[in-house]
Amino acid sequence: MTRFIADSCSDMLQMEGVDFVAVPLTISTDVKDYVDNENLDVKGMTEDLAGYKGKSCTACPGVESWLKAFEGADVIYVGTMTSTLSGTYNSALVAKEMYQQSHPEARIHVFDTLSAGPELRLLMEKLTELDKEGKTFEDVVRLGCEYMKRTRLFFALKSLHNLAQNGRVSKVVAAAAGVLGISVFGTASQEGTLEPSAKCRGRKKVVEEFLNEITKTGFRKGKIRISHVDNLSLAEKIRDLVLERFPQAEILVYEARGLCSYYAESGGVLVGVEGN
Ligand code: X90
Repeated sequence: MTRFIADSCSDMLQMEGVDFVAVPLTISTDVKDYVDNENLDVKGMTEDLAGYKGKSCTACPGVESWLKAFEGADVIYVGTMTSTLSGTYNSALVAKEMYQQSHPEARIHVFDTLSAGPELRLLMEKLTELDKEGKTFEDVVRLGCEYMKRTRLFFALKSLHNLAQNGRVSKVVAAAAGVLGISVFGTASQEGTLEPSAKCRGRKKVVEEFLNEITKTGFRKGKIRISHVDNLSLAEKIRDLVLERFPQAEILVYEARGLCSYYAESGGVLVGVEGN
């Protein structure tokens, strides 16, 4: 049986027509743990955190969570967020080794997206498509790896407080977004780190920056995935303007789940783009 598994940074709880499992990360304060699964009330968590003055942190899934997700499957494709910012990828790799000891026939590949959110989602969608086309395990792995080289992630964040608090970005970069109305615009670097590229004042500049960067990738047609943290209007604005310029774009807009909401913070928008 073939299974597709992603950590909860993909923002997906299910995938239509395939055996899909999401493995949650956890967001914690001193008083509460928020497991980023289908039961999480994301808005409730955001409200709690807005009123919480202490420190908060996140934890990657433990090996046990992955093993549970693998159970019963023998062809397994796992997608994770960037290994440079999280232990998620490594924990999945350890689980793969363990699972294969007790299930020697199982075939498992763990993809390190060196990215987050919508770019991880694009990979998972691609893997399911390749499998549906009848591709072999080796081909799905090879073509999946090639595909990841053609996808990009862009983001605009109004606050990088949680990223800085948890050492995922420098305090200097985070300080840039400390001013009201300023968004830090950036991309996932080739090494899988957060690479700021511009400071945008106001929403119009943010939208322009997304359009410029998408255009610079050489995008003409294909998929674009836009996740947002309580900012549907900005996400839809980006979608509409991209469609005006590239009518053949196939775009989905959706809300971020817990982990991405915690790190991208209120107002944050993430855009995953399929290259040509
Ligand atoms: O505790 C953990 O292991 C999780 C740490 C996750 C840190 C990064 C999460 C990024 C979420 C934020 C904006 C986009 C940044 C993209 C950089 C590759 C999304």
